[in-house]
Amino acid sequence: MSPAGFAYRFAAAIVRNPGRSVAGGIRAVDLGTPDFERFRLEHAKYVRALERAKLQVTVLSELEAYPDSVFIEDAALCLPEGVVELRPGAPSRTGEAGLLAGTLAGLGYDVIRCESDGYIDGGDILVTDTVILVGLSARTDLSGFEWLKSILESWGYTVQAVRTPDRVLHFKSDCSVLDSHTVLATERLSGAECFASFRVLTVPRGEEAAANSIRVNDTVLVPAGYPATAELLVREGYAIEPVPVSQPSLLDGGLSCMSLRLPVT
Ligand code: CIR
Repeated sequence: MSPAGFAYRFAAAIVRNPGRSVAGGIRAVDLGTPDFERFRLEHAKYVRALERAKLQVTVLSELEAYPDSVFIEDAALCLPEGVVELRPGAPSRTGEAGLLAGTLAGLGYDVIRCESDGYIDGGDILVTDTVILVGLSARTDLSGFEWLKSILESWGYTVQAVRTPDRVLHFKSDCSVLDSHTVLATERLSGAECFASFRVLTVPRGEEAAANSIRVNDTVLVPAGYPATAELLVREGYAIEPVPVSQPSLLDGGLSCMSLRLPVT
């Protein structure tokens, strides 16, 4: 098992630039087409925020054939023991993971290739210091979960399947880790059994999207435009940095989805 803080202390991150095809990315509800230039600008701001949080960021080239590939988190899981190739559940995204796995192996990472015919999206995996929670969702099924669990258990982790709330894309759309014993969650998740041993800060009503924040070393990156959540976190003693995600959010994407964060080893 990894040292305390490994779930939010990182040394590096890998991101992928958005391609022009991002305009055709998947969305549950059409609230407008993302604008490529604005997306690119927000992505660049995101990278700078990760760098300010002391991460060394590797930027991979865009993959035009995969409109959603900027949401790189869904295709791999990075832990101190190695990188696991995942199997995104959206048909248009399944091929992304193999490409990414090849790139990561080429960069020198130890990559476990996916051998499941089930599905598992990184957005459904919440790594905490004590347990790895995996939300079963429209993108993550039991078979994908069982496969991942067997790998993670062989590395000594406790792994638990939980339920991603209905009509929520990913488990982590609704929660994030703030420290070794605290999570930030929406009201619909805050009372969940899986958080019984955590202190839960509940995102104020109307700001549900702010639950997809990321603690990176000493800073919590929060989506810009959610003042009540920002105030709550500051009041609780966290240093925050708001980051704009107006374009990714048109595709149901947020802060966690756009990077693979690599633990200090
Ligand atoms: C998708 O539907 O797959 C993308 N439009 C959004 C993925 C967001 N990823 C994440 O929450 N981890």
